[in-house]
Amino acid sequence: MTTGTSARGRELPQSARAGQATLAAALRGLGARPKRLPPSCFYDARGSALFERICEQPEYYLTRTETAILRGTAAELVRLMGAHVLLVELGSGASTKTRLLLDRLDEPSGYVPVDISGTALFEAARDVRRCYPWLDVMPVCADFTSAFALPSSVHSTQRVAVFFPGSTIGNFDVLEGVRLMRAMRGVAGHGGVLVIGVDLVKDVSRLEAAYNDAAGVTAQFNLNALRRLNRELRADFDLEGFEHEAVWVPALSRIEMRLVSKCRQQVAISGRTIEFAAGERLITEHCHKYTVDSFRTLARAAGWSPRQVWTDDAGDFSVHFLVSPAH
Ligand code: AVI
Repeated sequence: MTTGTSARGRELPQSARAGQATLAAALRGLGARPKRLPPSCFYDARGSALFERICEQPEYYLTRTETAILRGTAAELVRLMGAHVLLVELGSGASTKTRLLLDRLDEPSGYVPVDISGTALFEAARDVRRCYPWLDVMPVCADFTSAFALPSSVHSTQRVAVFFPGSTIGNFDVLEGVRLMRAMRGVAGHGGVLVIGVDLVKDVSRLEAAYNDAAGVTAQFNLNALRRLNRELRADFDLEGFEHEAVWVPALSRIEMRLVSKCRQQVAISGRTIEFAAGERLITEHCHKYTVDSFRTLARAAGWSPRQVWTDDAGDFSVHFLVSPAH
């Protein structure tokens, strides 16, 4: 794993730097108007486990729909990817969907799962190694939204397929999304490919239900960001003092996830005091929804050439195969 240098001159692993960057962004966001937290705040070990549970909720159609599309198209996808590719997965979590590709890929040269949560990443990498003992698995604990280094054993000549499932691209505002997809071209290199899952615009009631599951798992996931700040930034958020909210904002084609302050309150964090008015919203996540065409426009703005797209019969979710031009 590559290392960087902290302000004090000590070497820090990529994972520690990613954690520090998340917490620094959280402090900045709490000073902004409206107040915001970076979605990376969700993904400590508990948050990653809660996210896996969200994916199993009946209202959260995204995971099962994307999985069904991948299952139905995996043979064609791997044919398009070609032999000996290096598969780089961004935000790999439990690496569940990846197995649909790994089961069929033609002699892949390796698998590089990249995730900000070290616990989830290394557990998943161990499981993948157990199931695919012939595969070179090279986990990288990093925040993929910042520049990160591929393992030194990766050769620049290897053909790269970036895999970015789950509609995580929707968690980025449009300009950030274009920037991130340009950075993915840097990872994929000339002639590299991107397989990306994108949730599609649909009926408001279904969109809002997906982020307000009846079992309250998404609410726990949302509040977990405050729990993490309490632990890692010496904050004293009262979790009972905030309420989960997720609403569709049509003008911006996104779900906004928020924590709403139930009363006027003060919160101490890293030696500062943050004031919340009653009813004030702390934005924790944006989940943008696209049409196939609006997403292709975004991909082209980032320099990718759309080649293929698959959706389920109901048109709920899409999987895109994009190519980075050779020159
Ligand atoms: C990771 N990401 C694609 C999820 C989403 O649907 O935007 C995160 C999530 N937030 C609440 N539920 C799921």
